[in-house]
Amino acid sequence: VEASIPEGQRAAWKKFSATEFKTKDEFESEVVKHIETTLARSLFNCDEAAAYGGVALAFRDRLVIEWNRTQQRQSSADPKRVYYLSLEFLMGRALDNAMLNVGMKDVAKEGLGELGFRMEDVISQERDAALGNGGLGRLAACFLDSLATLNYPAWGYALRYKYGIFKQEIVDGYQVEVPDYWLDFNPWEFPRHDVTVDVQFYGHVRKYMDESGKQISVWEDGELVTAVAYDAPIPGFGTRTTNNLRLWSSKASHGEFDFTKFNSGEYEASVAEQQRAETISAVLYPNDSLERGKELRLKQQYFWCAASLFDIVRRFKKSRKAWKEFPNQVAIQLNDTHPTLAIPELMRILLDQEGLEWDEAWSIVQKTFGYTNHTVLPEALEKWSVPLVQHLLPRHLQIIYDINLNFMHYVERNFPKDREMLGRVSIIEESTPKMVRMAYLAVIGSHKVNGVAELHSDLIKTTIFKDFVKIYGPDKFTNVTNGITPRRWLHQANPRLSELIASKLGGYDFLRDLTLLHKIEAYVDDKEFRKEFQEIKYANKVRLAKYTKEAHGISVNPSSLFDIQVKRIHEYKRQQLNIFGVIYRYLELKDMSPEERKKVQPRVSFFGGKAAPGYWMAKTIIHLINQVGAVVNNDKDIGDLLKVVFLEDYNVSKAEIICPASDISEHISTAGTEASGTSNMKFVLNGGLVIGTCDGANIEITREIGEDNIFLFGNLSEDVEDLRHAHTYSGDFAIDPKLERVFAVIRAGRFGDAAQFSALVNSIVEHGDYYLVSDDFASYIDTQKLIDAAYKDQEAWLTKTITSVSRMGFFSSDRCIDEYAEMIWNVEPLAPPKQNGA
Ligand code: GPQ
Repeated sequence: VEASIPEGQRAAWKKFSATEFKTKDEFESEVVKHIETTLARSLFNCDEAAAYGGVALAFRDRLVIEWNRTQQRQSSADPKRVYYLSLEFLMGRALDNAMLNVGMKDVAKEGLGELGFRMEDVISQERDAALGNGGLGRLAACFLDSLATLNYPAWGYALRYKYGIFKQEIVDGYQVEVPDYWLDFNPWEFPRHDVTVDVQFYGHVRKYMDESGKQISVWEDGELVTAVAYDAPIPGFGTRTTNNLRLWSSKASHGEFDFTKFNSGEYEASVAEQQRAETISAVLYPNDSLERGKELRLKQQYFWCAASLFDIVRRFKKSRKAWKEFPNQVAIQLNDTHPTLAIPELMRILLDQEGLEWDEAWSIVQKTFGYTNHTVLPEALEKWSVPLVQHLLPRHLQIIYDINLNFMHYVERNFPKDREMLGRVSIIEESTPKMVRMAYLAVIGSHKVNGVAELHSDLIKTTIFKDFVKIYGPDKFTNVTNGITPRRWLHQANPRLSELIASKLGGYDFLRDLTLLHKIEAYVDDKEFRKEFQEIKYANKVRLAKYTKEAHGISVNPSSLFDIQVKRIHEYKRQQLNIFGVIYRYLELKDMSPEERKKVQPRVSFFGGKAAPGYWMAKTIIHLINQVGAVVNNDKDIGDLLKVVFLEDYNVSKAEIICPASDISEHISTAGTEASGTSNMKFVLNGGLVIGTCDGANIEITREIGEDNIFLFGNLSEDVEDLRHAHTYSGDFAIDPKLERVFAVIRAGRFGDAAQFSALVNSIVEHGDYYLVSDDFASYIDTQKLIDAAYKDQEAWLTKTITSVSRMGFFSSDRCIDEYAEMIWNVEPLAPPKQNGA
């Protein structure tokens, strides 16, 4: 239905069209108006939360104006668009980002001061949008920032979870999960009650021949759940482009209640149906790199894919182009295998609803999709049981079988001698029950598959997708090394460093082209620059120390070496290696005389990160860290020489305080297990050095910043398999003696009841040390000693940090997005027209 205003009335409309505040006074007027009317508060009743509300709404209005213009521009130009399908977008806070991207933060700060509030207090009122677990979700958020900044016509699609990732509390040293109901006040979302999609589940498929003899499939019965769109504006930096993130919320189909049931006295049944529908988008699954095969999770995936594809197809059809044009108008990126059902869903739309022939439909599908793989860990590779898919999505299972059949024929024709190959590459695993291998379906249904760092992209070609490289040739597989947005992770998290860099480069262009950072290497010997750089690092450490005191009651000395490991807790990421190293350091300190202790470099070991609620080993690691902290932090012999801090509830907004405050950060996964890592980039960009294994993006960071500027240790990925084999099959596998000493004190109960840690110790001593903690322990300890020594030479250290920052230009997510756009999506930016003063 055409809903545009007739020509005759447009003049009046334009006269009163919304305008943007431009001055401090206009800003204040907007804030007060929103507080007094939208929020119904007053001069006598305005706390920091209300002030946040007023400021957020004032900036929201600005975003909305550009958001509408961007959408109109995209509708009329109708360029090829990118759709980024990700079950997670770990956005963090929006206000600070909006102010900086729009470029009015200073004005707002002054205005707020006049109204009686401090900017930091107001910003910290906002709750994180925590719709993600970790790196995968944060990467998606950085990508949205880059897509908008680079003016790409792009949409994000996800679910509007009522509950984001749980809030972590530490009680008696143990992790406790508390639900994160984050939607109480969320000014950044716009419900679109007119944009809905009915999504079908269950039922059965009826097949018949039509008059022309064509097979028709009809998916019948089952139940419908309605998806309602909630949109959030995504502003670019230094551009007026404002893209859209669309989140789907589930509700019962056919209105609020089933009135037949209601009237016939089945009130409870009708409420229950409502609740069952709403459950679909209720909660984010809190597992990172682990697949649990729960039916509700599969329902979430299909609900989201079906609603998003319906929306994408609806938009395409408006242009009235032929179906073969679809891949020229639409690029869909699958962020891991979670959205793989989009492949059979698009097939279903094209075959059953649009009446295309199989080959034409399949060719469109393959050209449309790209798939990003984020892990080689076997426990993370998604598989769904065939009976479950059959029950929930009967038509999709048929389509998957047909895709597989065609694929099997193709493989058979091309590899007639390799009969084993068919079983290895089949989408259907012949287990009991049979399973659908989602990664294989994603590879087969996409035109490009990428890993997220060079080593990782090489590994997927030689391990999980080895056969597919033979089948399709190597060109289908590519690499796009991850990156981070310098807007949030430098400009927002570390404003003083950003300002210092801008003062030398003559402005903030480096935030849009991070490679310009190389120009600050010229200042590496500049006394003033060095002094300021060092002062900024110190101030950032003071900020974290203050936070540590306020939040945890632990005093730490900001002159200590700050050693930080923050990320999800996982055995492969090896927080256990870190805490065993801390224990070893403690034992050495205890052995020393007071004289010897005076020569020691004081250190604070910070840890942070959530464990999946059902991941007992990860929870044990958290417990051990806290127990060690309780002992070490209260040991009078030790004082400031060693402190151990577990930072509760690590999230995006805390990362913005933590990342600028490190001297060293730890990225110490078993070689070959961390696909990329992205916090390594955040720490180095903020003037911290890294201790790391030759894994993921650490390798490329080393190549960029130089091997003198990073502390690498441990075994290489090509040796991991042999080492693991030796643990199990050679008789002489012995635990490293230093590590053995650590285990001895744990067993002796030095950190509380030893039984609590026996599974952790035994995973190494008795169960094959899968993650090579013992193999890498000596190398780790030695490297930490090198770090202590290097830190003593503060001037040399400073040179390393400045040099490293200047060489980090490669790791901007803008570079990634340009690579995806060119290699995978084939899309062009659509820049806003130039405006006076913009
Ligand atoms: N990653 Cl498979 C996640 O955060 N969650 C997941 O479920 C999977 C991967 C991470 C991966 O572990 C990191 O190495 C990457 O840097 C990150 O994805 C983004 O690619």
